[in-house]
Parts: sequence; C-alpha cells; structure tokens
Amino acid sequence: MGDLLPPLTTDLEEAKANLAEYGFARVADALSPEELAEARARIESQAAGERDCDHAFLDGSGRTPQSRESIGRDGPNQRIWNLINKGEIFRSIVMKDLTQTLMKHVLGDERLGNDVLLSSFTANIAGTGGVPMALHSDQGYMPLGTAYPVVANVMWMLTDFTEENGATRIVPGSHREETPTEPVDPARSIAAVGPAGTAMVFDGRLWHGTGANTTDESRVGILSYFCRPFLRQQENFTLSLAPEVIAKCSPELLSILGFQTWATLGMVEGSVHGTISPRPDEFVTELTG
Ligand SMILES: O=C(O)CCC(=O)C(=O)O
Repeated sequence: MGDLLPPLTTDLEEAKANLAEYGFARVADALSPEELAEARARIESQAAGERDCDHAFLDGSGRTPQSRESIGRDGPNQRIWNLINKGEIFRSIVMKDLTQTLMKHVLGDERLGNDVLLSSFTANIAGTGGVPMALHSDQGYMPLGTAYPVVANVMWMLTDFTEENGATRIVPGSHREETPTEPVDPARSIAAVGPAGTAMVFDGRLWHGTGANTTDESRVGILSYFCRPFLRQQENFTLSLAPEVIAKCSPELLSILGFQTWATLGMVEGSVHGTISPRPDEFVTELTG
C-alpha cells in the first residue's frame, strides 16, 4: 500500500508533483501547533454550540452504500457549515501560502489571472460509529469527460487521521480516469492517514469519502473547497456572511469569497470591474423616462 500513498512533505513543489501523479498530496506541519490548537478548540466549541441550539447538521448513519446523502438529519457525524462566519482562524487558513499556492496551481489559469474562489468551508467531525460516506468526486456535477479539475479541496487534519478513526478514503490516481458513470468500487480505496496538522490537498476529480470511525474518539477535519471563478460556489457567501464578519475581511479575502466581479460574471447593474457590496442600498427597478 505504501506506494499508493505519497510521502508526507513540506515541499510545495513535491506536493504539486504528487497532485499530478496521485491526485492528492499530504503536506506535513501545515498548521503550526498554535493554529492547530486554536482551530480545534473553536471547532469543538462551535460544534457544541450548534448542537445546543438545535442547529447541528448531523449525518453518518442510515445511509445506503450507494447514496451520498444521509437519510435523515441524525447520526454521529457533525458538519459545521460556513466556517468563514465562525472564527478568525478559519479566515486566516484561507489566505495561507499553502492554500493559495496549491489551489492556484490546480485551478488557476495564468492567462485569466490565476483567480480562484472559495466554494465552501466546513468542518466534518466523524464520530464514533459513523458509516462510510459513499465515494464520490467533488465535481460529479460536471459533464462527463471533463478532463480537467474545476474544483480542489484541502482537508486540514485537526486530529490524527487513521485507518480506524475514519480518515478520508481516497482512490489514488482516480483523477486521471474518465468520470465513470458507475460508482467506484470501495475496495479500491485507501485511508489518507496523517498526523494532526497535516493538509491533504486533492484534485476535484479524485474519488474519495469519509471513512468509518470505529474508535471511541472523534476524527476532526476541516475542508476548504475551492473552485474556478466561473463556477457556482457551494456556499453563497454574498448572502450568508454576517455583516460584522464582512467588515473584518480583507479585500483579498472578499475577492476569494466572490465579492468581486470576474470577467463580467457576478455583476450588479453593470459593475464590470466592481466590488460587489453585500446588498445594494438602493435597487434600480422599473423606471419611466
Ligand atoms: O470527511 C471526509 O473525510 C471527507 C468529506 C467529503 O468527502 C466531502 O465533504 O465531500
């Protein structure tokens, strides 16, 4: 199995080579001990808060092997959506050199300015007894035969990821296969293991899914999912960010969140080169001359 899993590396050039060959790379020590402690504490506290106020998004049980969606909103796994709203540490992770370098490497196009968008930013806590998520490619909605990545993901490991605790299952090299119409056989998958602080960066065409957690401890990871700038984002940041959070975001982060027109896309009243304000103060509606 060893040669199916690229070695842990801190060298981003080696990570790029691993992305091309395996469809994923494992970057060691991607979070400092301080960042790791802060992100982990914030996730634990946010998860408890969302459970307490009946806002928790739970899954990981009652799912058929074929279905990607959980049946019902229960189960031992907890997803926390929209981390941009939920802590400065998450906003800073989006802007890290590793994130920007590798996402632009997979998704950028120099001719078009190398721009990428954050598509969503979520935590996935795989709890004890969670069933495996069905294997999928993150760009399964693209037309068959799309031969390049339109999305890419970074799984930031906030705890150790092991075979036993539900480390993300991945199918090495599947990013190079033509998008199959049948689900990929789970027997082809291996656990993308790594110590806490590792970033597992993967091409959007790679088949993967959450593993089953058979231990007594939760496996905690956060997923910063990026897309090319012409694609609809998974989370609608222009609608869902709190005004006080928007006020704290740098212009660069706002642009990555989609608050900037791109090649005439996303305009408000013809704002071809505009910054999109969260919601216009005034709307131009029916007028008479
Ligand atoms: O939690 C994981 O290990 C992977 C999650 C995943 O595959 C997804 O969110 O699409």
